[in-house]
Amino acid sequence: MPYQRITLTHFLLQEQRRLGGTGSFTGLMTDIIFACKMISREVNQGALSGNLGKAGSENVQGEEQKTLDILSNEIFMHMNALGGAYAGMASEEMEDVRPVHGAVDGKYLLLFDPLDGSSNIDVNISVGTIFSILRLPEGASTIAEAAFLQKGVKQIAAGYAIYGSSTMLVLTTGSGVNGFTLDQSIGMFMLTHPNMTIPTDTQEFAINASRARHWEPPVRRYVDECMAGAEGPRGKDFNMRWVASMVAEVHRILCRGGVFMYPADAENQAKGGKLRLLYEANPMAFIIEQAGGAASTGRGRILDVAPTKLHQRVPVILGSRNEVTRLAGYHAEYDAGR
Ligand code: P6P
Repeated sequence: MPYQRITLTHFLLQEQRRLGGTGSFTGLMTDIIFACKMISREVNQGALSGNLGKAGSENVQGEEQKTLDILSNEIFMHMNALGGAYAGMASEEMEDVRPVHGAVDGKYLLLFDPLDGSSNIDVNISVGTIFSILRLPEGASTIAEAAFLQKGVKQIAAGYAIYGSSTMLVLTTGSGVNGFTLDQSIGMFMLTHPNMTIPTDTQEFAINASRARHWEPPVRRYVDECMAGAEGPRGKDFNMRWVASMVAEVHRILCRGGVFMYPADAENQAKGGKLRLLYEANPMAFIIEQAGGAASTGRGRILDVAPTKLHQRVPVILGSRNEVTRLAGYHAEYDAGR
């Protein structure tokens, strides 16, 4: 069997030729690829690099920052500012957007969560980087927050790196989803998961069950039915997972199906939920839909949410299409009956 693996760079060049691109997107991805490799190295060093533990600071979300949160943010900012393609960036770790000075022809905006799930870092559980690419709006003269407040349907690309038992980069540019595994011996991402597709049905759900007392009735109904198993209304047994790392949950769902829920509940309702729209929910929703799944707030498509604030939060239900549709239906029945 002749050796047929291709690198991520070759894949991007193939896509560029197929789509008649100019090469600017390939350039956009080159710096992201470098940044993810560098973060992977820092994460994989673990305690050896002295980068574990708390940074002694909080981010704009009021969340305790890990040393690696700050280092990953600096790596992602620095590496992606060098190519000149981005006019500006926004990060979970930074209160305000950052113009990229010197990017005279920067036509794109980069939004990212540099190290999602970092509460898992010190206990060696998978974490990841999530990124989203938007076009700079026509005629935008300054790089202000307003330029980033675009619906998720406007993304031109989205992806994540997962730093787990292997480091992978999963990417969509709107023509399906493809996964690449980092060959540490040569430092290249190799295409290993072409055309990732989510099964429409599942027997696995993910939710932080310790929040059950706060859930709205439709979420409670859905989870109770899953827990009732084959003897219950679903007529089949379900399994539950909760990693507390969205990248790990989404990756599992892309590989074998499932449904992930972080709904708004009585405790987080005032904030709009837990997960951030622009650099967590939107990129993951783009990926999930491109893989044949669905991504909903419970009351509407995530990619259709019109952003009003950079760090706004949104309820998230995503994964196997038939399960997300069922849960959205439960919300509609509940709302109709109120
Ligand atoms: P909880 C990580 O902080 C994160 O933003 C997601 O990656 C993850 O799914 C969720 O929060 C975990 O939240 O409340 O279980 O700690």
